[in-house]
Amino acid sequence: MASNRRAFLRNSAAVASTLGIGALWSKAWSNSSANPSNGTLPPVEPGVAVMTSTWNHGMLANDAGFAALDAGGKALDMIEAGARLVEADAEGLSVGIGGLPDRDGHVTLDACIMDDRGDAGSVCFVQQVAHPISLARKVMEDTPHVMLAGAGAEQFARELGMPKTQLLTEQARKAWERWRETSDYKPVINIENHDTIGLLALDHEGRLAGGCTTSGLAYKMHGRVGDSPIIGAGLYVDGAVGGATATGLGEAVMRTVGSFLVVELMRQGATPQEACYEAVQRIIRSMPTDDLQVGYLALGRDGRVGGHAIHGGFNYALHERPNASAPLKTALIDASHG
Ligand code: SD4
Repeated sequence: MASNRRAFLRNSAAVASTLGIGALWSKAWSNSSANPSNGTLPPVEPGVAVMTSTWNHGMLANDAGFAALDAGGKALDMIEAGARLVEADAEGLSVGIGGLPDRDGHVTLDACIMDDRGDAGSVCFVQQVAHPISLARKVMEDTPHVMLAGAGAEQFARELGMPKTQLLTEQARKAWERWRETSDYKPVINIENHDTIGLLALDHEGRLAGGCTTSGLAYKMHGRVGDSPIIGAGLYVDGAVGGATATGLGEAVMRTVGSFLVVELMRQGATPQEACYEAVQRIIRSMPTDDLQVGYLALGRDGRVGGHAIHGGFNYALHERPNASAPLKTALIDASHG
């Protein structure tokens, strides 16, 4: 099994667009839908470094994470570097600069970060801060608190010397103005609201970390905070077990404390894949899900990775390197269930 996985990753690295590999993976899984554990990639060897992040932009985020690792960083640095890269991309409509605003035209950001010692930092409802992930890390490392919100978080950012940044791009402003013509609030599954990045990393020293950063749901009510900055909902890491992160409709994730649930299921022996699958079932059992999407991504302490979503269309990027001098293997994995 382990060599199958290596072959899978090696093959995928050779393909310029890895979407084809994702399709293969999806097919293998959908052929055995009664046994979701078949979707879990086998464990990696000790010393391996793994980084996995949600959606297509996870590929570039993981590249940045491994660059940070090679520059002497640890898992937490991998997470911050990957998240910052996506936050800085003005083309991305759901993270950092360029994120779609709330219904009143304000871009408000949520982010959190956590390590395997249980340290956590979070910021929510933050405006004019380019890198909420770094602010969250500062909350974790430099304050006695876990979470800062709104004006207080912004004040802390200014004290740290983080400049005021205009986050509403021309592209996002125009989209908002188009939306205002009808003001019809109907989030579309996997479109418009799908680019939150959740990241999980395991470094060569066996340290785990995770992060999540987003501008939240487009055209949300002013003041709305989603799951992404909530420890246990959008992200959870336990050094003895693994980590999990969520993307999709935050209200559904918060109601089921999704990422904590995934990690607790892994603690009880579920593989990352089984845990994600069960956390998705928990949502499906608790509320109508025709119009809502949630995807979970999990990384075990042993390096195993799994992901699952309510509906098709969810994918994640996976980078893995057995040791510091080995080549990096990468894949973009379709976590659709058929
Ligand atoms: C939220 N969970 O604010 C975020 C949105 C998201 O992919 O994940 N989009 O509810």
